[in-house]
Amino acid sequence: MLQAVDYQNENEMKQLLQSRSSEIDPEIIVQVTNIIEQVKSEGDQAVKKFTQQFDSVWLDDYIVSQEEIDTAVKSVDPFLMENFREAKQNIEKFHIPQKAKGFELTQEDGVYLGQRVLPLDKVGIYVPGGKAAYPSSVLMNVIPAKIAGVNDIIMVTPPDRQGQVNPVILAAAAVAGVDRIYKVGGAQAIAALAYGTKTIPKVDKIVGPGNIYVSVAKKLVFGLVDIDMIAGPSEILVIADEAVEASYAAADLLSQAEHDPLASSILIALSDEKIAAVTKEIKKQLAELPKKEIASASLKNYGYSLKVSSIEEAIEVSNRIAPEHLELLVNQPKNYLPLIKNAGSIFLGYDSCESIGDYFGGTNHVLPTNGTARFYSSLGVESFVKRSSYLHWTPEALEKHGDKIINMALSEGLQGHARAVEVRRETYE
Ligand code: HSO
Ligand code: ZN
Repeated sequence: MLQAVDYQNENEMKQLLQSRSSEIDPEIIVQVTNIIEQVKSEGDQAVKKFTQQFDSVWLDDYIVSQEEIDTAVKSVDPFLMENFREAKQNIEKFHIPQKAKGFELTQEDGVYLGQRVLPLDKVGIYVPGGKAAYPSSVLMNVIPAKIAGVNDIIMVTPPDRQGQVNPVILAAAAVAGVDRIYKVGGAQAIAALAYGTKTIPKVDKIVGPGNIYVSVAKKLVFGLVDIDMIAGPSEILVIADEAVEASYAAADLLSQAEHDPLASSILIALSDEKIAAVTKEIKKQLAELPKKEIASASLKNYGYSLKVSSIEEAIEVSNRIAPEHLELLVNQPKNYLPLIKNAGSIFLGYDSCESIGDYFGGTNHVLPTNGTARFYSSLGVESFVKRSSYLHWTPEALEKHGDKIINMALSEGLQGHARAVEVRRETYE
């Protein structure tokens, strides 16, 4: 169950803080490199060949048609469709204020300089097939790109053996506003997005989670295109005070443990009694959980409990861990917000379970894992824009400040740079 860790014991903390990202098997890198090379040189032919090899289906045409999307939308539970639409509105409300504006400075002598914020033109969104295909993740990836103003949002997802794509994923894509969808997965999908084929356009950035082949492919094409952070297994850290219902803390820990045997769930509480009560509840709820096998494996691997003597101390420990999700199941949670330095997304108060943010609240659920909340942020509108600066100078400004530029250029031994200023000044009266 939850392994007790003494936060004052450096060895125990080290074990808790250990990175969960294991070394990549070099054989996978060789395989993925080979797939990328073939897609790069043979385009669609290679894509189709790898789809047949890995997804056991030959697709002459791997574009998802409008008809397929319409059929999918009609087949999905109407209440679920409504949920998607309402979630979309909430996600939009939260993300619209993230939109950065450019600025312009006006200086003396007619000088001005500024910065524009521009959307990426084309973005590829990878959506895994099988059990990890979450429609909520389609919303979380696509909506910020839409708000950023991305022109062309291209989704790729692997087909099943019948050449079909999960209709719920198609329905979520339709709600989110994806422009086109292709039935291709794995490293071949990433390669196609990075290099372009006759069918798939070359994109500027690839986002979305995937298996090890997808992650390795994303790392290998990084630089040619941008990528999002490489997401690790989900993590939750619950800080529980004495008043919180043990069943709340237990349910929330299990909600992330059920994602993955490598997911991590950490409880920080103020007493051994509370830890015991939560543990008892976890056992009780686990017995009823359809995903009990995954959840218990996860708790066994990366389930921890820590006892501290104050909420402030709990937050200090949490800042060291830098969890993906932090729940403050405490009284007057907002008072503690200023103390929290490292956390992907924070859930404040007894009624704020992480599931709200996973689906519906509006905040993004694509978050930094594995301690990277120390320096990474959640996916957002800024993930889909770039900044571009501009400047205008005049003869007056060059007369006044040209010497300084010439001097700095000469100090670096760059005569040519100095000349660019001098030739202009020579033409001035
Ligand atoms: N907790 C996951 C996101 C998710 N949960 C999708 C349910 N569906 C990673 O933040
Ligand atoms: Zn989740």
